[in-house]
Amino acid sequence: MIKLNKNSALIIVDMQNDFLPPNGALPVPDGDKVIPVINQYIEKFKGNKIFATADWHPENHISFKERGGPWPPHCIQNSKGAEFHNDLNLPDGVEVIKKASDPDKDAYSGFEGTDLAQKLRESGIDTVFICGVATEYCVKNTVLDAVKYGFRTYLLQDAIKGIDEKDSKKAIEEMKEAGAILIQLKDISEKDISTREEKKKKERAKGQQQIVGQLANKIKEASEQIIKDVSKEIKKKSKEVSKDIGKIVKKSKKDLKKIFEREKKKVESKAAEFVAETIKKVVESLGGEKRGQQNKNKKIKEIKKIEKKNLPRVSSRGKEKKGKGGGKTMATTKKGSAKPKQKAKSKKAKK
Ligand code: VGL
Ligand code: ZN
Repeated sequence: MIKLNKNSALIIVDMQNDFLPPNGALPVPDGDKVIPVINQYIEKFKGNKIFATADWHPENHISFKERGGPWPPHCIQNSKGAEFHNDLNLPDGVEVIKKASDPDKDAYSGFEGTDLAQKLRESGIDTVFICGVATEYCVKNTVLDAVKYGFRTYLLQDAIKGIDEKDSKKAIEEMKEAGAILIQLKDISEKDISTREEKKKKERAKGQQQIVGQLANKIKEASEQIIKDVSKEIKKKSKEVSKDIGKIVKKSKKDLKKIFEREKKKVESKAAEFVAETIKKVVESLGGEKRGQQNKNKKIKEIKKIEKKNLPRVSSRGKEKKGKGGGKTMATTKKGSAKPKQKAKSKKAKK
């Protein structure tokens, strides 16, 4: 597909009455058949530069038979035959290039002896699309010159007609060989009215936009990945931390339990010690009491013995009073002499 731009120009070659049936002086067979096609090209080129060449001979032109040339008189300047065909829809802005005006020189190419090349260059044209008649004469020579002048040259193969079919075919091969590109109407896509420079700029901007877009995408992707990674890491770490906390709590609990157990044991052993001490003391005191009691009992017995021996000596009690634990002894004694032994016994049993 070929896109037209501001650098593209259409060149319509010699679509004049004298070259077209039915009334032309030098008619190209079926030359009129390409008029509608050319009109379609003209439509496609609306807004673009359009050139139309015209064979523009003086009456005594060297190419005419009268002067030994190959052709009947044709396209004589300002004659009806030199006019463009009426069905051709040339636009207002069409640039007409008159050629072969020199009576002593024939010129088939639209570039020969004209300012076509200059005009094309002035208009910034670098690509030309060529159609018209006759294929093996003026079309061929115009195409070859266009190529020679360095224009990118398209030959519109559905909008050309030749005088002789064989020669036309040969001419087309020649043009192709020279570098012309054969195309048809359907090969030209919708218009893009912009210069090559503008196009380049646009393309550059597009490329930059693409790069920026790609970059933005990459940044987005990377940051998404980072967020993903970081949150994953955080999750992992927090899991570990909570695990650690669990462990610490467990250990602390264990430690506390240990401390508690240890302290408890300490307390218990202290308590036990205390209890033991207390009991010991109690026992001791009891033992002391017992011993005291036994001593007393002994003494009482002794006293009783003595009393038995010396009945009159009753004052021994007074003596007792002066000894240690006197009151107690009295109480014990008071309770009755038979009982103390029993009491000691019961205490012992309790122990
Ligand atoms: C042409 C013959 C004579 C042409 C011009 O336009 O092809 N042919 N003069
Ligand atoms: Zn001519």
